[in-house]
This record gives sequence, structure tokens and C-alpha cells, in this order.
Amino acid sequence: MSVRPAVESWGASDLAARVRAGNRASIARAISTVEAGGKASAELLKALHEATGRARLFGITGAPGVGKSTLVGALIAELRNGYQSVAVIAVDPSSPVTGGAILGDRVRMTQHVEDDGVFIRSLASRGSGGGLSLATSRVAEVLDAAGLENVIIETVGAGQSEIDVIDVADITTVVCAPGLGDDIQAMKAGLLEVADVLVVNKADDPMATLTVNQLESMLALRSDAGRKVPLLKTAARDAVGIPELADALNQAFEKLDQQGRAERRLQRMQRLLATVAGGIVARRLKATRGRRLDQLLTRMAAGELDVETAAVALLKSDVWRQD
Ligand SMILES: Nc1nc2c(ncn2[C@@H]2O[C@H](COP(=O)(O)OP(=O)(O)OP(=O)(O)O)[C@@H](O)[C@H]2O)c(=O)[nH]1
Ligand SMILES: [Mg+2]
Repeated sequence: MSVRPAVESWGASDLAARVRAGNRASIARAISTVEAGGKASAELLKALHEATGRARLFGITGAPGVGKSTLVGALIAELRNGYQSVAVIAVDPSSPVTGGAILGDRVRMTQHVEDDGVFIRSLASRGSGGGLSLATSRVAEVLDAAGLENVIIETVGAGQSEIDVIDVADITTVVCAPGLGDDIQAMKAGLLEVADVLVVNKADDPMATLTVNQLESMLALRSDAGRKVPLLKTAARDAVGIPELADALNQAFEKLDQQGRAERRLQRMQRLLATVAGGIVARRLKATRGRRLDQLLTRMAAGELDVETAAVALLKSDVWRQD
């Protein structure tokens, strides 16, 4: 007979209570649970739900190497000066990072790992049940329930999927660095549109002013140019411009409160629902073999039925029945 460690037998409500009490080992355990997804994750999140909704969720995104992690490290210090607790979720879509040492080194936040008011976790796409943005959202909920006042999500913004990750945040900061002309052009496509706050980091670089000017003219050309996006310069490595960034973030947050943070959360729920429902439909379709589905597909192939009509029919119908 095998004896399972006591920790294994914790029910969702026990673990939830420990998370809410701020127990670090339990928070780590809860994060692993929700990362994996599935039933245990759903039960835990349900048990934690009433304790959520208090944390401020900040997204920090930008091209590789612009200094996001250095900036987050400096922001942690700034927030800690004001006695605020802060969690960081470093989302790495390409290379999974494991182990505290590698994580600390990579995210450049080593000076904070001993601090009880700081919780840093890396999240890789591999092994996250149901997609990265979903896993990120669940981990953020755990940290929120654990009483962490600020949750910062760092993610490399290079393509559409990374922008999805940023959907999890209340306020999104887009970081760029001087002299990356191509990146700035690429940002036109999407990143700039999602920015609530824009930062040009590495302001110690002489090219920084040019980059700020370029971004200013791009902002003026935006379709929603009326929406004033603060544009700041920082030198994160030397902690220059960080109090100003913290102020801008606070202001963006206050503005968001007025405009209805609740409404943004509902929009986020809608996107998550669409993602998950789409996944469920795809998996079920793959697993279904039956006359009804065959008929539907044959009619589509014969041009009798267009995709949209077929999809509507699918959602309403009982093609899932295996007969
Ligand atoms: N000159 C200068 N270098 C900086 C500044 N901030 C960060 N760096 C350097 O830029 C490099 C990348 O910094 P990171 O903080 O790892 O950048 P990142 O955006 O998190 O990188 P990825 O997570 O790999 O995408 C490091 O060598 C930093 O020391 C700055 O203000 N000025
Ligand atoms: Mg980084």
C-alpha cells in the first residue's frame, strides 16, 4: 500500500484557505494545479473565487530584449517602497523555464526572491492546460485570491498569441527600445493598439529621443488618437523614470475604474468563453463518428451547405450523438 503525502490529500477548500492565508508553499501548489487545468483546477478556482477581484492586473509586453524584466524588477522595488505586495507572472511562449535559479537569472528580479511581499512565477506554454492566456488568467486569479495587491504579467509581444495573453491584464504597458525601427513598424499592426501606457526604455541610449518622436507621430495617426496614451522614457537598468511610470500606471488604473473595470472583465470572460468553447467543439468534432455528422459534412462538401449555416446547425443540433 502506498502512503500518499498529506499534501496530496488536501481538498480544494483546504488548499484555498491556505492560499487565502498567503501561505507561499500553498500558493505555489495552487498555481501548479491551475496551470494543469482540468477538474482539480476548476474546483480550486471555485473555492477561491470570492477572494478574487481585488488585485490590479498589469501587463508588460514588448519585443525580446527591450528591457521588460529589468523594468519589472525596478517596478517591484517602487511598489515595495510603498509597502504594496506584488506578484510577477513571466510568460514565456517559446522556451519553458523551470527552477528558481534559472528563473531568477532570466527575469532579472533576483534581488526580490527573498522578499515575502513578492511572488515571482514563470509560466511556459508547454504543459499549460487549455492555452497560455487561459493558464495565465487562472494563475492571476490564484495570486489575486492570495492577497497580492499587484499582479504583473510579463510577456514577449511578437505575434497575435502574445496579445491574447495581454487580454488577461487590466492595464497594458507596451515597452520598446531605441533604434528598433522595424519593431516599431511591426507594432503598428497590433501592439500599439493595445497599449494603455507606452514606454521607451534604455533612455540612456542617444537614439531614444528619435524613437519617442516616431512613436508620438504614430500615436497621432491612430484611429483613436483622441485616447491619450501616456508615453514615458525610462532607463530601467539605472531605475530612471520609474516613479513616473508608477504614477502613470496608477492614473491609467483610476481612469479604468471610472470607465468600468467590471465591463472589461466581462469582455475578457467573453473572449475566454469563446476560446474554450471553440476548443471543446474542435475536440468533440474530432472524436465524433456518426451518421448525422457525416451528413452535415457531405452536404458541405457538395456545396449544398455553406460553412456558416453548417456551424449554426452544428451548435443547435445533436450531431454529437454517435448513431
Ligand atoms: N542601456 C540599457 N540597457 C538596459 C536597460 N534596461 C535593460 N537593459 C539591458 O537590456 C538587456 C535585456 O534586458 P531584459 O530586462 O532581460 O529584457 P526583456 O525585454 O525582459 O528580454 P526578454 O524577456 O528576453 O524578451 C539586458 O542586457 C539589460 O541589462 C536600460 O535602461 N539601458
Ligand atoms: Mg524578460
